[in-house]
Amino acid sequence: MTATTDDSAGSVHPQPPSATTVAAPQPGAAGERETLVAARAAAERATAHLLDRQDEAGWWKGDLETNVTMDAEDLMLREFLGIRDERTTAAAARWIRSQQQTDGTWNTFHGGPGELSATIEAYVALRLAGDTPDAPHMATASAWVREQGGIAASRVFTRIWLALFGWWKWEDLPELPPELIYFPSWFPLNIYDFGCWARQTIVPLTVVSSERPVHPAPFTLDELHADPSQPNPPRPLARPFTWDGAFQRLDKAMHLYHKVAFRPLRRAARKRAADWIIQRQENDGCWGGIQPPAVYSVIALHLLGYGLDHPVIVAGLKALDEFAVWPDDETRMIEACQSPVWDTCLSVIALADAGVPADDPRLVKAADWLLAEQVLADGDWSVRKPDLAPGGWAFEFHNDNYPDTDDTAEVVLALRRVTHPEQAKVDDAVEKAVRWTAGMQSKNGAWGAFDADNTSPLPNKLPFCDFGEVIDPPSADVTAHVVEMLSYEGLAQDPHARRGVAWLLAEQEANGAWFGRWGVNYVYGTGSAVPALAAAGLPASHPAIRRAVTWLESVQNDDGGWGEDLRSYPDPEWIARGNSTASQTAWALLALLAAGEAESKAVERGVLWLARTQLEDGSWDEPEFTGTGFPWDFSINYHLYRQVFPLTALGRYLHGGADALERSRRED
Ligand code: R04
Repeated sequence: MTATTDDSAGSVHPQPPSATTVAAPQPGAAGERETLVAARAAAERATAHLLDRQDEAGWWKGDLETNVTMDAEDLMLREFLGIRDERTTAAAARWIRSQQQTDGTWNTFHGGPGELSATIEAYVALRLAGDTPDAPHMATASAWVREQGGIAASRVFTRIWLALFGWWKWEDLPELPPELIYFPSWFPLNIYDFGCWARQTIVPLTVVSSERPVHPAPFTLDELHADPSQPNPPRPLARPFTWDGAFQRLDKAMHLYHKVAFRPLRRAARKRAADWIIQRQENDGCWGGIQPPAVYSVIALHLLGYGLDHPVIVAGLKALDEFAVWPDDETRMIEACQSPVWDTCLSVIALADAGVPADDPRLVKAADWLLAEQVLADGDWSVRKPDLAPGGWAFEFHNDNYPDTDDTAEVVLALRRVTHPEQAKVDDAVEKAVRWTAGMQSKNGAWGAFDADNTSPLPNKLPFCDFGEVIDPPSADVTAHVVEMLSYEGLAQDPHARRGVAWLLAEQEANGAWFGRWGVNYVYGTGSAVPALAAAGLPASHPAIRRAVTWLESVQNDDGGWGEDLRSYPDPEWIARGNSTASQTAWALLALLAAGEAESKAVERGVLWLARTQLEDGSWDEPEFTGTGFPWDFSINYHLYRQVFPLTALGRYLHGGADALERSRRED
């Protein structure tokens, strides 16, 4: 059994903060001195808490909480392969039941509305676990599903899972031919036009959907159709000379092709897809360090004849077990991904900001662990950058094929905060990392996470791609982190950084904020962009920075914190609106502090919010999801965000604020 690496059950069932919060001065009532005292005490407690959570090997890792589709798909995989056992099933079902809302639905982030696909998948998983359709919690769920249009209205992924058991017809799913693997990298819709996560998901799914396997269903699912006599009501075709219309017709053509496909070509394509998949299996048995591609890769390879005892499958299934977190002995939650590199670099930065000495053995140990994680091999990114030498970091323990510029930038920033006994070793690693990151710049001057120039509009048009982001275009948050890193490396005047800054300035929204691609949402984008622009040498008086400050101050909550709900992605009404959270309050503070606002009322109130809501053990509660996998469709609660970002903000308030202020005075 895997023990949770987080603060056990408390991490997934947070208690209201009021029970154990530490008394701190109230906003407004406190003078600057009291704010400093409160900040110092909070930072000390937060430092102790974070240091306490370092693994012996030097890394940090908080739980990465997403939604129950992970748990449901894990159970369906086990059912499909015939390896589902009682204990796993019962523990997964317990977790899934604990996440059901009072209206019978499941959502995909804390406080969010019921979501159809997640509710269908969770329902099916509970039926596999033996819950009966007439049990009250099941009946409310299925009634809601029917009301929402039933299975026919769910996403493609959900209907693929159902097709695997005969609950949906393969013919009624969009086609995804395995011959795609032959498209050269210059050809439209070749696999390298997809973001790496979509690519790793799609290649195995081409195999699965061309095989159209059906595992006998253990029960029927008629209760999940709006109209069981017509499970797949016809939908009108879009007009021919529109993208949607064109791709719908292409999909019809592909359905015809499925019937007449030249069998030897199909076989060869599947074989080639299998080789592509196997080449990318990491040494821990996983694929890309993320759960969904691993699940689909195991299914695809199994369909192609790799037995359950084949080493590739054995290793794949073992890797999938590693995604399980056990909040207690009887409850099992599946992580989508594990975040050790990201959590470790952010922890090092936070501790350094809080004043832990640069030569502290715990920071040196973390640096050593990070140094050993650097990816020094080519990966899928090499397809677009064939002449670029490797040197990045990935987010996870094992993911050599997919390092990303975001992690690489933050790791470099972290390594520079540590005084290492072998400085030459650090310099050498950083030099490779800087070259690699600079080389990954897209043509527009900005950075995507995993690839350069991954901006084709075509993947998003495919009827198959109705869920999540499927391309990896440059974003403001990632670009900001890279610009900040290049600046700290003394490269602020290098053309790479200068073009990044120009892109960021052009990307600022009319309201003064930046969009957050990988964190929620404008508070994250702005909290990333302003410190980067300041590091690149923009004075605090620069209009872009002033506009950001004005915006942040205008959206501060009455309680002194900041919060932004996931609904800000589809609905502008929700921009910067939501309960104050520790990580989002910290992001706003990081921007304000970088903008020279250390002595402002807004900063004081924000700092006091952090001090006031801190728990006695030095941590914060944060049931809200403040991480983004795919805007709106896939949200993440990074359980360490509540710790590292507040500590960084408090540390910079205590130690860095004065410097920033002095710089802004110099500029005036
Ligand atoms: C925060 C910035 C670091 N970096 C982003 C890393 C995020 C790690 O977490 C995830 C990444 C994922 N990718 N793809 C998926 C995914 C999930 C994560 C994914 C999710 C659902 C499906 C297919 C893929 F938790 Br279906 C890259 C920039």
